[in-house]
Amino acid sequence: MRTHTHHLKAIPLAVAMALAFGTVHAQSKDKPVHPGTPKEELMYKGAPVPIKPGEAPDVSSPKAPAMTKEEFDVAKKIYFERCAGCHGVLRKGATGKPLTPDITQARGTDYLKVFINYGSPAGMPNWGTSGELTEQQVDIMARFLQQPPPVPPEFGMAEMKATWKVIVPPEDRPKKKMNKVNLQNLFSVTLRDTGQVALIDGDTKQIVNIVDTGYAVHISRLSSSGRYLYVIGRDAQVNLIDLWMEKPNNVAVIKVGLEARSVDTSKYKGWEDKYAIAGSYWPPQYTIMKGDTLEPLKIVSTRGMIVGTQEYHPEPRVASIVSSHFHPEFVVNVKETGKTLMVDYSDINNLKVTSIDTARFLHDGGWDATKRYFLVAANQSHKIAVIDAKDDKLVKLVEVGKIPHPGRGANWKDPKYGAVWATGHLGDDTIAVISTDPKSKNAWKVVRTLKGQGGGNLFIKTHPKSGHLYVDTPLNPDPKISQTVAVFDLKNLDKPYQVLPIAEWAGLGEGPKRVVQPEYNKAGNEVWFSVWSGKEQESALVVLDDKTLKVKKVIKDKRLVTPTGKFNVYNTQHDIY
Ligand code: DHE
Repeated sequence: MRTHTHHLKAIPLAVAMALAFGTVHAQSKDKPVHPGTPKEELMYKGAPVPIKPGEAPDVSSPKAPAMTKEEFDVAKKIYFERCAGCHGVLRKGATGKPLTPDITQARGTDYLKVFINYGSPAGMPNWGTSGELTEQQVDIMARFLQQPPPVPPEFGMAEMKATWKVIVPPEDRPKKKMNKVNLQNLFSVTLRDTGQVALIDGDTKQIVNIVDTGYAVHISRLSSSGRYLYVIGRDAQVNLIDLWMEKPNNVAVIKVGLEARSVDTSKYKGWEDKYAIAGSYWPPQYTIMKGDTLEPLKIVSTRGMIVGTQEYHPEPRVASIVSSHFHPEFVVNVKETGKTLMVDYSDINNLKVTSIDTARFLHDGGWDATKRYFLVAANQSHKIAVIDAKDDKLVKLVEVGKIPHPGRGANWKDPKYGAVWATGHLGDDTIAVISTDPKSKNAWKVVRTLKGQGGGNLFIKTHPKSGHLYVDTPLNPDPKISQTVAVFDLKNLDKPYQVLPIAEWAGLGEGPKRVVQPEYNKAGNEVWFSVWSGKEQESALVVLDDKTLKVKKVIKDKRLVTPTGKFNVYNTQHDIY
């Protein structure tokens, strides 16, 4: 499934599902298209799950309407591409509602068809005229949802080893850096829809290499030494790139599952560059690998009980992973069960895991400036969980705005409150500023709530050397907001933010041109933005002078297709944000 369904295309089926199981609203400008779910959130959640129909067996139930083999194939493809991101591979419900046969069989084919078809007496458009699904496909989906969910295969050691390839063995790699690039200021830029990363020299702004990686590639992380770059694709492919090569390129590759989002490396003293870890969405597990070859060493399932209710969840996905600076541990955040696992890698044959109860729907997060406390968003719980990585325990669950989404967040010294860390929100226009000084009477409280341009924020960023805080809003439905960023003056947060028309400055043609993920250079005096358009359209990177807020450089190249995340080697290696 190489063709990429755009986020927006995925909305209507999710809409129909919600309509089938929630309140029906007519679609109009004033009414929600997905009751209870803002547009910003739908745009974020709709990416296709890269599981191929053939990878999950057909299962039929005598209680559900019959389906042919061909119909199963059509339904599985549509389900994984359009629905599984929200409703879960097993349809147990993730951030979307459950769609299990006990619920769907009770509704019946005709009922399901009406809603999936999106046709209602209230005048909603139907699927036939929207062109998204044919009448036949709607009928297939209505029947498919009454069948037991097809379970994709497990992915254990044998499957991993079958995909593992050491392209250049460690003994054949350079003994010293063989290129003239200032590696500390290199940027790894996600080219989402081509499944590649662009390695760009931050000093010269020249592309050093375009490296093939996994499908709908997601994030890049650095080894502790800064030599190795690890990239993970949504298809759970991990690529290991050696930055010392004359032309940095892949030296090893592996698949750790069928779907994944996170990767990191061991950073504790004495363990630098030794291990890599990747977390998967499917199967729900994490894998510890040898740092310089990606040889899989240990696979651990995350299936288990949900925090609070203590009910079993069969598909708790691994969200963010970071590497502790206080112990030889990985901090592994498990989404659906709401557990933060402190995985001690000092003896992986006798693995010790401290399981910290936090809150459900853990997603992304970052360290405070001391790197002792990890602040992670429990996004659908509207909370930030603060983990003490020294004492391995939960410090506090902080109530914030609607659907916090920090990326890695932003740390600064607030003139009034001292050390703070902040997150923006996908579901509202606020930025929650949390005191991170454990000695302060305000410790772990929201000390300020800034107002940004609107909802649909994904990333905020500052740098220890900068006096600015940048807040993007790529998923806001209003292009005036999604194509610009707000910048706050950290010395004077009572002053209104300025709006920077980054997409306009990029000088591109037609396209969504969403401005996404500010990232600083090593010196902290430049900030880079992606202007993210469609696969067939021109995108760009815009580099600003952080002091003057003027454009320094617009990087355009026909190879820069759908750039999103950018990872500066030095800042990522040292967790500077
Ligand atoms: Fe991400 C980080 C999951 C959609 C760009 N994204 C993360 C992390 C997770 C995650 C768990 C934290 C990894 C870590 O730190 O170890 N992202 C998901 C999803 O499940 C989701 C919602 C839907 C999907 O189908 O993937 C999703 N993400 C997106 C996008 O649509 C974004 C905006 C564009 C893209 O490239 O796909 C996107 N996600 C990013 C970026 C980061 C990220 C740039 C890293 C930010 C950083 O500064 O570290």
